[in-house]
Amino acid sequence: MKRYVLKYGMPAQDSHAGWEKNALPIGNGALGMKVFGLTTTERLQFNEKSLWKGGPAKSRPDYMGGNLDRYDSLKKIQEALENNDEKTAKKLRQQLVGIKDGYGGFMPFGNVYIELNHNNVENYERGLCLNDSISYVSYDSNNIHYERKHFASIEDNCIVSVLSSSSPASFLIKVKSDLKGSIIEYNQEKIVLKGSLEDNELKYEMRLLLSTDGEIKVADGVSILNAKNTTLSLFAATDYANVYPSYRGEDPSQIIDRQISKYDKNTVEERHVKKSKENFEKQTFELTEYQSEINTDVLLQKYKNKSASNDEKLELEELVFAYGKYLIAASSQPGSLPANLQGVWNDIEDPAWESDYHLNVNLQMCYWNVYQAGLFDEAIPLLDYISSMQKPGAVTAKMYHNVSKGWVCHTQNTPFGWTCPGWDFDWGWSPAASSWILQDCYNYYLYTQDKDVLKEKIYSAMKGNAQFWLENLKYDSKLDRYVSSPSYSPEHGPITKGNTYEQEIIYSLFKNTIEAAKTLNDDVAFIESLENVCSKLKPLSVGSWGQIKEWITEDEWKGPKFLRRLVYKLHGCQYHHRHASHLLGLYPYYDINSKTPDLMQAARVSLEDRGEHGSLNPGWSKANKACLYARLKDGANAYKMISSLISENLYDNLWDFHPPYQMDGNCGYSAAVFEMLVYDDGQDVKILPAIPKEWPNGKVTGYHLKGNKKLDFEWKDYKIISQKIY
Ligand code: FUC
Repeated sequence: MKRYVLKYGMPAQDSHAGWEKNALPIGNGALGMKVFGLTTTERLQFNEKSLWKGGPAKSRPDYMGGNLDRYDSLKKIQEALENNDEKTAKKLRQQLVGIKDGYGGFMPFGNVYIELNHNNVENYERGLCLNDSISYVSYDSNNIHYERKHFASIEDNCIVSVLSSSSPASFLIKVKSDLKGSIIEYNQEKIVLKGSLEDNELKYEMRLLLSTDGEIKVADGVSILNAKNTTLSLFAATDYANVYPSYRGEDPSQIIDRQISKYDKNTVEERHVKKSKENFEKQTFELTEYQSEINTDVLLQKYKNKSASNDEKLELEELVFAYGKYLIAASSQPGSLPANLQGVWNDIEDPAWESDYHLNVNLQMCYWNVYQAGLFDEAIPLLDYISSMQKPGAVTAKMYHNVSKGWVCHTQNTPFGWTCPGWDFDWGWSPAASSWILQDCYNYYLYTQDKDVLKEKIYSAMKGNAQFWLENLKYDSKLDRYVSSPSYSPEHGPITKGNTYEQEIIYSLFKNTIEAAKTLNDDVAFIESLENVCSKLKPLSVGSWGQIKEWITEDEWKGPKFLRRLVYKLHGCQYHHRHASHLLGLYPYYDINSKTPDLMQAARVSLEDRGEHGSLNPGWSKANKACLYARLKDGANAYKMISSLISENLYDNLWDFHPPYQMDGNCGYSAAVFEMLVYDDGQDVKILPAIPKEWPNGKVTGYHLKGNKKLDFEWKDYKIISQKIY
């Protein structure tokens, strides 16, 4: 297989901007590192994904996951909507919120600094090889050749840095952290950073093991003298455990002791490369054999200013696809929390959106590219995390909805069972978000057919969520529909009943749950109750200007046609809103398809209406639209979206930005390419449903299909010349 390498001729700057735009990421799910490749003082910024402030703490003895008793408010709002009184519903909506206190956020851990003082640097190169998951730096300085390699081992739970030089060299290692009250100890064998967070007493520890053929001297840091080969092995853990309600587990020192007792430094690199290759090369996608010598930032610049050759464009489009798979694999591995908004990388105390779990599109999108790539292990953290929400989510279901069975959560979540709505209704209310993410979980079964995992990790959450809706839906006799109430389309428009976003998601949840219940022979009465309601959910309808209606009341909005935009604005809708929540039936669900041509046409009208640049212009919105266009079999527009994402939403290190950096757009890009290459609804498989004119030739291997199958194919001049399903 081709080697996919991000490469650069200069170090990243030692600043937050350098961290975000230029430093290169490695990770093993739980641990993350950004490598700067500096030659004076090298900086290795590291994270451990469970290092979160917030949640239960001594200062918050009554921590309840943000929940408030708000069933009375819900009833009043439901009554108002029952009487078509949207005004009152709107007035009362801010009662349907949670409290912010204890929400917390993902914390940066620290930095390893290596004082090298190399000058007269020549032949500088740094990069990240995706096949091997190794970041490297190499250069000459004063007639000595230096090389460094960094990789995050999944099997050995650590990040390894190998430093070598052609002649003996000396340097000083220091560890620094902004965590208040942390202790740093230096000795001959290791450097230890430990403490507990001020906010919630979460214990943390980082241990950096030192091994060198030089001499070690401990002073203000650790000096390595006259060494040609040095290996640093970084282990880190916290006492976080995803166990409700304490969210605490084993002491981090014990965890690290155990990890070190199994650690094999001599074979770690070989095993790491083997595992990384197996993972990465399971599935391949090639548009060109060409591999340019130019650096990635230059290639990106050429793409942006339209001076890239055809082959260079194809090369970058392929590389960005591969990178989306790399990033999810680096930030989601069994035993870790799932990838958060920034995967597993964060260098500042207050990252945007606390670098949390956003469930009204973002977390879903991070996992849209795993299954076709065969990255099944990578999905396990998501299954575990969502399953863990059942207990705190049952409290939310009770306190806001008076629902006795089942669970729910809303737009944003933390590792501490924060399942309540956000502290502002206008972005924070989204009970259907909990059902939408279950599609990403159920897909695990659809692809692998693994009934044990379905039973142990997926079904109970699906059933509980479906039970929540069975109790919570209202029957609207005028519409002859079961509706969610109140419902809100992320993150704009009026408060109504039964909007398309919620109806579509609930409908899909019910269909999936019926199917899963039948697969596992669960109780017949439960299946029947779902079937009865499911047929009356009616998610999709076409509106007066030929669109998929986002709100069922749209046609009643008064005003002349030519003032449509203004009328919509008066109802709180944003023109070109970045979310396309009413089109979930097209992607990721399959309810709008070639057998429903009217809905396909209406979906096109709605999608075009959203425009290329969604409000705030985040990368994820373009990836989403590319997926949607691919399902419309419109390769030209799907391509336009992914190429706009490359041109406008990638930093030099190819991280997608909102801004700031958000990993969803990277994974969403790969998902969009998967959709452009193959349509697979579980029944029909169509190869090249949305191939753009820019991709006349190509080759794909190991494309995982639903039903535990794989597909290889090749095309020339837009025609498939070989295909094999196995
Ligand atoms: C959703 C989006 C925002 C952002 C945030 C993390 O709320 O609407 O654009 O991506 O998640």
